[in-house]
This record gives sequence, C-alpha cells and structure tokens, in this order.
Amino acid sequence: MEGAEPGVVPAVESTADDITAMRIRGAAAIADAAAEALATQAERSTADTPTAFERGLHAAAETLYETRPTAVSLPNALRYVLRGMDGDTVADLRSSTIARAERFQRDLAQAQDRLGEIGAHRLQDGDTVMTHCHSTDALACLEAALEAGKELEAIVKETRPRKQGHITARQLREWDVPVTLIADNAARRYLDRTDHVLVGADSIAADGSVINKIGTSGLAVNARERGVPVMVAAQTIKLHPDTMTGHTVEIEMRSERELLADEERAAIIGEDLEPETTGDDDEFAATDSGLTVENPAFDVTPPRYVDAIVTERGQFPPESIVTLMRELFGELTDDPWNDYSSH
Ligand code: RUB
Repeated sequence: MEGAEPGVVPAVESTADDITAMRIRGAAAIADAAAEALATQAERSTADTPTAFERGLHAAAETLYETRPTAVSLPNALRYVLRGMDGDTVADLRSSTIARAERFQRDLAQAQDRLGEIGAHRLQDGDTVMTHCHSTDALACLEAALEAGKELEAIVKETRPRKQGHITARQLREWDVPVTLIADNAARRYLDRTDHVLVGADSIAADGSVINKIGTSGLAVNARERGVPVMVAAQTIKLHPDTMTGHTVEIEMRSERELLADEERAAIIGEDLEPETTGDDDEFAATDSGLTVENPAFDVTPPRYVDAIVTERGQFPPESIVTLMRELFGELTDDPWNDYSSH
C-alpha cells in the first residue's frame, strides 16, 4: 500500500560524511551539526504519511549516530530532537521537529556561554593556562575571562596526530593571547610555568571519569604530580547517561594513516612501496611485517586527577557529577532510532 520508503536526504549523508572525516569535529560542533541535519531531514522529507516521515527521521538519526562513537553529545542531541517530534500529521511532525532542533542549538550556544562565565571565575589575572586539543567549551572559559579584563597566557599542546592545537592557537592569537605552542611530549617541562590545565570532554562517565582527546590522561597525571589543577570544561550534553547503568564509553580507533604515511611505513619495514598499499583503504594491506600501528582518538582520565568539571549548571568535583546526571537524564537512555533500525 505504501510506496518506497522515503530515504535519508542527501544533506544528512553529507553531514555524516563531514563528521566521519572530521571536517566537522569537537563534541559540541558535532551535536550542533547533528541537530541541524535532523531539522534539514524534517524540512526536505517527501514522506506523505506520518509513519513514513518518522521512519525517515529515525533513519537519518541512525546515519548520524554511526559516524563517531565516543562523543556522547551526538546521541544526546539526536535523542533530544527525536523526543520533540510530535503530532498526527506530517505538517505537525515537521514543524515540531524543526522547532525542537532550533531549541537544541539555541540552548547549546547559551549553555556554552554560561559555562564560560563560570569557568572564568577560576582563572586569575596573569594566569598561564595549558590546553590540549581544541575545545570550544574550554575556549569559552578563556574568552569570558578575557572579557572580564583578565590577562592570560597559553601553552598550547600541538595534539598529535591531527594537530587540533593549531586551531586553539589560532583562536587564542585572534584574541591577542600570547601563545607558546609545544610538542605534546614537552608538556611536563612546561607544567612548571602553568597555573591551570584546561581541557574539554567528549564524554563524562557517572564515576566522574573524563573521556577526551588522547593524551589528556597523561597530561592530567603529570599535572597532579606537579600540583597544577586540572579543570574540565564540559556542558551537560557531554554527560554520558548509559554509564549510570554500567556501560563503558567506546574509544574510537582511527585510521593508521593518520599516524604513518605509506612511504614512512615502507621505510620502517624496509620494503619498497607496493601498489596495493597506496589505495584508498583506511588500513594498510595486511602483511607479515610485524609492524602494528594503533591510533586511539581518545583516552580516559580517572576522576582522582581532575579538580573540577565546569558545566553550565555550576562546577562540580568529578565524584559528584552523577547527581547532576540523574537529575538531567533520569533513567531514560533508549535509542529511539533503533526501533526502525534495519540491522
Ligand atoms: C575533540 C576533543 C575535544 C572535545 C570537546 O576531538 O577531544 O576536546 O570534543 O570539544 P576530535 P568541545 O577533534 O577528535 O573531535 O568543547 O568543542 O565540545
């Protein structure tokens, strides 16, 4: 009786590709783009029945969900928008979904501003802050402190392998903050002239563990040893509800090629470049070279190395974040798009 299932609109596929390839990256930007993509799906869907419309939305959410596994802001955003889809007609479903996505994006921006104001209170005039990766939540704290007239300096870790530290350095220079860019392995040496380590988060677990860009945990351990406080700037959209019921956070493993080009690999194993190793495949062709390359994108910093988690709801010692998590999420952690999943 029904025609072909209305599919996912091309704009959603293209947002999903951008997230996978990290042209859109960082937990807040990913959440914002995902909400926008669902609004676009709602706008452009050609479904002529409410059921077909809902199926299209769920399929779009699933496409977006499957892009990257670690930043919980992504499923949190999808869940929030889908829960707002309401009505008995396609027109009502469309307008409610678009309104909900717009509200999500507005709240996200406001939460970041509020978090920035709270985080700025921890920073004193003349402080030097060490950053890792590029976090818009962390930068919001620095921006608010600068706006309050405080003078700050930054030691910016390069953040291999993707060098997101360069994005942080560029932003800070735009704000006229003196920046010292360092290689990741120089961090401990520079902690002696650091007043705060300031990082963002992709996910925060119920026990207060912080999941963020690979290298965060080593930095936090070194900072503790040096007596430098570690501050994590993370909107509540980074709280991972599934961890309240014992789930762990999946750490994304990315392509070996982000670490090692084909020529470098050939040089290590002492072989000529073989034609099949220069293809588009993500991983090197399997050989018995004995060389394994691993590229985890994130790591887990235990709560004992974190001094404060700064959210738009205030700052929390990591051990008490579960209270806020219960208040915000209750026990509801279903994945609505799975109802319509084809696999
Ligand atoms: C980005 C990263 C950022 C968090 C927080 O990793 O680890 O610290 O996502 O960012 P990637 P924000 O570059 O692999 O996406 O505060 O902007 O949400």
